[in-house]
Amino acid sequence: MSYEMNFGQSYNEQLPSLGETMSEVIRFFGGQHIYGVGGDFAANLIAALSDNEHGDGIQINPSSNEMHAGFSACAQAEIDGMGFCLTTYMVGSLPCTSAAALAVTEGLPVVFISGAPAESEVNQVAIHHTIHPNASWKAEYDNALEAFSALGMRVERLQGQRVEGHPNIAGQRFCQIVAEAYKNKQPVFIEVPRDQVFAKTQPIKLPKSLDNICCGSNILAGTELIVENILSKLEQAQSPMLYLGDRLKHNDKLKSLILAFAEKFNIPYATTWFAKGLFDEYAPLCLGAYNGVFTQTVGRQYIEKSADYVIDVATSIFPQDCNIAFATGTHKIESFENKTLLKGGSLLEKDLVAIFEGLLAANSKTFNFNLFTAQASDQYINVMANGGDDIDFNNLAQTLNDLQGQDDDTYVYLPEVGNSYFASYSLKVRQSKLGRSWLTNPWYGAMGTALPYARVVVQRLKEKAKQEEQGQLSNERAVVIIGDGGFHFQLNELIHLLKDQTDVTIIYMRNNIFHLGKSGDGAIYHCNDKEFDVHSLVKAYQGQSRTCTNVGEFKDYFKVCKQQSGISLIEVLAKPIEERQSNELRLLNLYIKSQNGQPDAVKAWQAITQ
Ligand SMILES: Cc1ncc(C[n+]2csc(CCOP(=O)(O)OP(=O)(O)O)c2C)c(N)n1
Repeated sequence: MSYEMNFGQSYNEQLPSLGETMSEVIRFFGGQHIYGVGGDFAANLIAALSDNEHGDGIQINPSSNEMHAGFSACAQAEIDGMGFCLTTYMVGSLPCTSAAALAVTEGLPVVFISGAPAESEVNQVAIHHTIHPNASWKAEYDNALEAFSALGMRVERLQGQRVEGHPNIAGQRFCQIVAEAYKNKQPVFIEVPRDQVFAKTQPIKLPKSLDNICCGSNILAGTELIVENILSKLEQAQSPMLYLGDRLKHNDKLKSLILAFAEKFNIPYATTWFAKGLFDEYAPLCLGAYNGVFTQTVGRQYIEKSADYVIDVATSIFPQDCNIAFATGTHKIESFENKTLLKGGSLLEKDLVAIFEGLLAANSKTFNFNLFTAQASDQYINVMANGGDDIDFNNLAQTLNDLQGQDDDTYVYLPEVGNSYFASYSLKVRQSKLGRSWLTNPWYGAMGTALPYARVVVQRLKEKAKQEEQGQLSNERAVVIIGDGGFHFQLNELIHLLKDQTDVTIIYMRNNIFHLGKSGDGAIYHCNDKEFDVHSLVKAYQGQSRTCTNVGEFKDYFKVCKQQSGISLIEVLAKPIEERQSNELRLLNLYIKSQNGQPDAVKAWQAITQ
């Protein structure tokens, strides 16, 4: 019995399997790689999706565990626009909930695909890998669906035909759910019963390109009036600026429209902290990432002293503490009066695209902005890093900025959550071929992602270099900055860095404790042991390493690392004391102390923020 009964023989003969359709859909959305870990419920999926002799399969990259597979898929979504993760049922999918929560928070379209029991297995007997204590009276099959759904994600278990000869819509559903992830920039979770992978499903007809993925056009009216209003405010302004948020990260079209607009009228732009790395901070109009008193970058002076009109684009609807200077009241743009807010609520920000198309077409005056003069009088720029100084968090960013300033090759920074994350806001980043030169999960703030992210970054850099026929070596360099606690969270991923021949520099900021957020001396903060020899570890992964104590040594060895292939690690012996903290953290600590009423801190804070 088949579709023949229903739609005829010719229709029946051209039916693809669900696995074939899934593969086609994943490739349509740009997925050439899936990160995952296998298992019996995923075996059919792996067979169906893998690279095949027709060359139309997908490369399935093994990860060291499912959470890391999920994190790598998040990195993939950051830089490729979509991420794909494949695991087995429950034991495999549940460890991905952490990565899924990250994806929800950071707005990442990641498709979490999990194998599931065959439809014929369900309701017969309790199945291994399900959550089933031996006192249970019935079997539960849906815990993973419920867990992901509790994160606010769209979840679905695909289903086969209910009655023989009736349509099987599993392929179409898969496509619709993946499209939903793409359109909403949110993760989705899909379980695939293992007996459905090779079942025939109704064929789907994909549109010609992603642009036609049925998002409709801008349905918000009044664009012309908004454009006119902005133009009239620009007419009255002397020193306008754009303030750009992280909702731009998946919208290249809008990004380039905004850049074209900025360049046409010579209007400078700053980003939020969370949008750091999206723009070239060496560009003449770029003011860097702005976050009130925590800003070390060149544009702060202009933003706080000169700007008289702000166009705030694609920042978050709801205020996020870290992005508004930790509610210290020092974020000038947050409270700026002469401001137009363009938050963007439409799918794929089509409302904002329409506005910037309108603005770009207008004839308005050109402004007189010159970063050099804005910079010259800037008193906020970072500390000096002299060759003989001990290298630590207080001068790490400046040291790296000196190196990057003299090097045309972009460093793609991967700061790990901890002190490294805060210090990284003082980095001045160049444009990368990947469109991102600073990549972490700045808002969710999960430790443990830097190596799974670095792996994807380096894979892509290599692919790009190959496409450009520059041989194997990319001239861009992935640079992980990480505390010892964070590093030890994810050492198991090093095996894949070795296997993939990942060219990466890891700056290992060793202080033997979980320092950021430490309050007290409890055993729980001790993440390392004095006796631990990181060099032996790196050697096991065929990497090279050195301990660098001062700025000069660090700079010399950093340049050596850049020429080395595989893993290069620089151990920095960081001191967990106030003087050695990054400027960002010293300020934050001072603010907390002043809030607690410590008189010296209150005075010092007032002096800084006046
Ligand atoms: C998954 C996860 N667990 C715990 C935390 C809380 N946390 C933030 S920073 C930090 C300590 C970081 O220590 P380390 O990596 O050694 O870097 P350091 O701050 O000492 O430079 C902890 C435990 C977190 N952000 N994410």
